[in-house]
Amino acid sequence: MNILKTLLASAVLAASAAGANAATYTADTLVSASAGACEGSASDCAANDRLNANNAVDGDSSTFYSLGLGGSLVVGFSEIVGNILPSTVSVFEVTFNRGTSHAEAADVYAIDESGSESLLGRITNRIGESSVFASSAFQYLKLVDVSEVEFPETTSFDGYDVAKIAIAPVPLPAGGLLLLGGLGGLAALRRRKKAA
Ligand SMILES: [Ca+2]
Ligand SMILES: [Ca+2]
Repeated sequence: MNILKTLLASAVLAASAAGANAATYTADTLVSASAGACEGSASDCAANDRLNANNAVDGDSSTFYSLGLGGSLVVGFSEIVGNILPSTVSVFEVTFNRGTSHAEAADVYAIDESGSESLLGRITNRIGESSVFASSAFQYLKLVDVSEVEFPETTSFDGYDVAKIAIAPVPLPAGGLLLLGGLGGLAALRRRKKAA
């Protein structure tokens, strides 16, 4: 195997190894919370510490924050400096599947460094873990309760309950691409040497 093939093989290996080792990060920073309406009794609205927005970013999927009907939440990731790569975004709901009458839903947005928001998708409390995909880099994630929009007949009194948000960045094969760029240079050098 010549040097070019060896380098190419290691570039491919490096790229696939990076993919296999994709880390998972949990949202641990509360950027802002704008509480929506709670249409239950005072005790229902305060039950299970559900008015505490920090429950959404404590890394514990058994504690939760209720967005309130129409409420929103913005979270960040202290472990990641700068832009977050394209990622799979998973949202955990601990009070999922309480019958169709208690249906809840939220829209998930990515916010980039210029502050512009793009809708990643809509999740519901039919399942405990919902995933959407962010196809470009972002800095924050925003959840907006849309329970009454998605389910007009719902009896949900305080909207979607956020237990935990985690991401698994999909790594760009940057190292591999750099190596391939270097290989191009190497090949050009060889051609020049032969021509000389
Ligand atoms: Ca929690
Ligand atoms: Ca709820």
